[in-house]
Amino acid sequence: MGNRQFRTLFHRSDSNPILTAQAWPYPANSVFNAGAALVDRQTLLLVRVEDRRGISHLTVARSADGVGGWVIDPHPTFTPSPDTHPEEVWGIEDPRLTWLDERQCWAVAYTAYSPAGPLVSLACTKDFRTFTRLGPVMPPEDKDAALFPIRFDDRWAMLHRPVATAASTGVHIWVSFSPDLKHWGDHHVLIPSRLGGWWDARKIGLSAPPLETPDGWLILYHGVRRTAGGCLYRLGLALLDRDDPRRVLRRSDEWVFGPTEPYELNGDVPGVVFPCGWIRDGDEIRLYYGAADSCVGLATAKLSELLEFVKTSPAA
Ligand code: M1P
Repeated sequence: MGNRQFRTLFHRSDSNPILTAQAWPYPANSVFNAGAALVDRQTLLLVRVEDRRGISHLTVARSADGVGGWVIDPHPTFTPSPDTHPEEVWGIEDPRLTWLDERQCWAVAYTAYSPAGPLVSLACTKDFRTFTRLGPVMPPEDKDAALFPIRFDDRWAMLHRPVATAASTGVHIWVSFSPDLKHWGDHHVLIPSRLGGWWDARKIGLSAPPLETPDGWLILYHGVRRTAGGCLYRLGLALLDRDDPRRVLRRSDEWVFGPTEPYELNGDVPGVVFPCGWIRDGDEIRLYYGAADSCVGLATAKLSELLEFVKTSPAA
């Protein structure tokens, strides 16, 4: 079967890469793995920026059309605070954004890089200028987290990716629940990594936050294939029950997006596409992804086609 027979769901922007370190307003080694939100009818990206020490912070970039004309904060927007939060001493990374209507704020789920390992921290912001930390919510090693925008039976829900002991069969996506966003429990393995030769064997993680649709919560996740030439990060889809996010309805067998372009194959970590955000505009999905841990790319898809594809994927 030739490659041309695979269905193309995501289409790269002709403007890719849309954000680079070279175009940044202050010195940066790399800009990648951005959370995404629609704010005041503008596309807002909260971009991970790595400096030349290897420490990351987050900076806002805004655009009217989500493709070009980016206006980037001239200084870091949300920086590690090791004095008050020692778990952030080696940086803050990979933000996922969720609007919490009940709290009238954007929740930022991000990785705090502590000497004990990466962990999940939460913060809230109303304006992407000031951020209120809720602090660490999952101990190391845990990352790739995002909140659902609503409560289920009065509890908040979060997807995340703990790394278990060497004896485990892999690294899976979990779902956990909280009455107050601070205390988390009732942990369940939600989407397990597969085994053997699968594209998503042994290590997966959530990509963009869960997207509410009439058919359920659309999940985009990355699977990591270890090869002789290094790791390949590709993306797959799953669908969760709308009322009970512990129920996986469907999961795609095949990956739907993977690294093929020069800016995805060359960079600090070659062979990586790593989205932390997507924006829905009618039937259009704009997916923002880190490419090779070096720059930000954009790909678009039709939500109706993603749903059709995942709904005809195997039952999980
Ligand atoms: O280098 C690829 C990615 O590796 C890590 O992701 P994960 O732990 O899910 O494999 C993260 O460091 C991520 O930032 C990075 O893009």
